Amino acid sequence: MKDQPILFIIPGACSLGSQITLEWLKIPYQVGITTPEIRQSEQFRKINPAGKVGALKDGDVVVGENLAILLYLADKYSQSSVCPLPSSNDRALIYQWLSYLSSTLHPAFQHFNYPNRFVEDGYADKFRELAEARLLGILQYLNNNLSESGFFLPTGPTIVDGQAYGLLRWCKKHSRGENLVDLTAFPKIRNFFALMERDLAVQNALLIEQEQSQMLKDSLFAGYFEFG
Ligand SMILES: N[C@@H](CCC(=O)N[C@@H](CS)C(=O)NCC(=O)O)C(=O)O
Repeated sequence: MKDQPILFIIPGACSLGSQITLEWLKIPYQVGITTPEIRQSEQFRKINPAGKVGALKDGDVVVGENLAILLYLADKYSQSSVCPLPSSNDRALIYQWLSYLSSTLHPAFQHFNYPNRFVEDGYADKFRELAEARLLGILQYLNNNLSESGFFLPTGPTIVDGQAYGLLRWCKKHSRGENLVDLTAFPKIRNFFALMERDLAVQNALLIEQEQSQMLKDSLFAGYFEFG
């Protein structure tokens, strides 16, 4: 039990991609659902000093930032199909897309969903309008670059797709609810959603987020981590 990886998450957050990857890897793991109080605690800051999810504790290894967690898992389970081998062109594409998702797509959603974090009262509506235009440009770029397999790499699903799904789902459903994005103009993204949502690992990860683990199928999920 002690050596099972524990992934720290917030339901609905960017940690979903790491959780989908743990499901794809078919390994036993636990999930720690965090609250604002937990994320501010000394116990959690030892796992991720930034106080954010995703964060992973795997034995003596602790790592924060989804991009880093995904690459850590890819290195540790290097025989898995979730990530191509180092030094290959496909592996380089993994770096390219993970980097784009975390440096460009994720902040674009934050600007769109939380304008008040970035500008003073009175400017938020205009800021959100600009943020929406930028987000739509990014979605167009992603739509145009999904490969013929329907995923980001022509070879099939990888850690990039797990992470992309965890972020792109904010187009359809967000905890704040009101800022949904019309995907009519992005058929390849809609197809990507359909492919991902058909995947048992994705369905399992969503059930675990919703604390409905009794409905899991073919998962090695080992239970919820209890904070002491
Ligand atoms: N660059 C970080 C971003 C992490 C991040 O912003 N996580 C959000 C959820 S999407 C979070 O933990 N929010 C809770 C908080 O700020 O208290 C990553 O990709 O891991």
